Amino acid sequence: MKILVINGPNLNMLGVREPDLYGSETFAALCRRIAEYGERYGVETEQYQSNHEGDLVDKIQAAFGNTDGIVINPGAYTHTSIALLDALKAVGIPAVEVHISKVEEREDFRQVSYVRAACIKTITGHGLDGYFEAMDFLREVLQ
Ligand code: CA2
Repeated sequence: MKILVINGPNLNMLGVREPDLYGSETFAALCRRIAEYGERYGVETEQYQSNHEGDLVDKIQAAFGNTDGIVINPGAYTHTSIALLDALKAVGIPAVEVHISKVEEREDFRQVSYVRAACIKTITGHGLDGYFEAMDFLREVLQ
């Protein structure tokens, strides 16, 4: 089983600023934990972060035919990107949307998620644990 974890814009800044919203753990530490999760559960993991919408679309398309599940935190593109929605729909790979913060309790402009329509589950407000809950969920669904 292969799971691709995708992080969108600014998530590479984790642990550098805004610890109240996003915690104090660094992005590098998150990546390490995801790799360790894969080793522990015998899941092949691939990770990708980009600040560029088209690159994220390219990565989703490249997963077609070689990836069983996607965990995606599209960052601010969550609230703007029909292109990411279309890409997820196009590949048809089971995807889980993750947000570190509780987006539903934040600004009005964060209340829309375009990608949600292409995801089988959404996890918000569980901090970095949300990524691992998403992978647990995908393992259950895919097994
Ligand atoms: O809660 C989430 O995970 C978000 O996807 C994070 C995005 C935000 O635009 C979404 O509405 C919700 C922002 C990611 C920015 O990450 C930073 C991390 C540390 C310091 C500054 C930004």
